[in-house]
Amino acid sequence: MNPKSILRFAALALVLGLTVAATNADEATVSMRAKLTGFQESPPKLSPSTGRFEATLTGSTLSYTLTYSKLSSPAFMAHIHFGQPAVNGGIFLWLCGSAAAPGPAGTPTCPPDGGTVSRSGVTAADIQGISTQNLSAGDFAGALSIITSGDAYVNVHTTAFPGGEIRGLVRSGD
Ligand SMILES: [Cu+2]
Repeated sequence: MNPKSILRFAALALVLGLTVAATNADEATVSMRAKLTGFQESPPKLSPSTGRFEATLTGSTLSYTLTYSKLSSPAFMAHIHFGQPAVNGGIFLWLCGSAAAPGPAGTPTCPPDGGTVSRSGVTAADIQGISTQNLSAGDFAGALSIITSGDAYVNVHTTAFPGGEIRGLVRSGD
């Protein structure tokens, strides 16, 4: 390419890039939220702790924020699980981990004594398979279907309650 055609190519790429960005901004978004308490655990836990989960799905990318406080003991991992209220099910997305339970690459660290953890850019590659529940790894549409059906819950695991100290049903809407 001569310098003139390089310039022309760059201008074209810029226009295309702007078009893609505009399309992304128009993509449908789904918002999700959960209020976490010990009473939603199975079996329930009498815990002074509460938590809040908020997520936004834009196109095929998810971002989330998880906040919790007043846990009995350090939090060492949190996930989204596949199970109806009061039913325990498998993990399909790691929300945060720790040195003891780091989770897959890209998993942020849980604030052990309470606080907020967030992550953006969650994609299909981050969805874990649950073979016993027929969810395949990378099945983002399947994970979304679980969430919109009301079969997903956020669970925060602490050292005193490794099975989970607070959990909350994920609700979704526009
Ligand atoms: Cu979990």
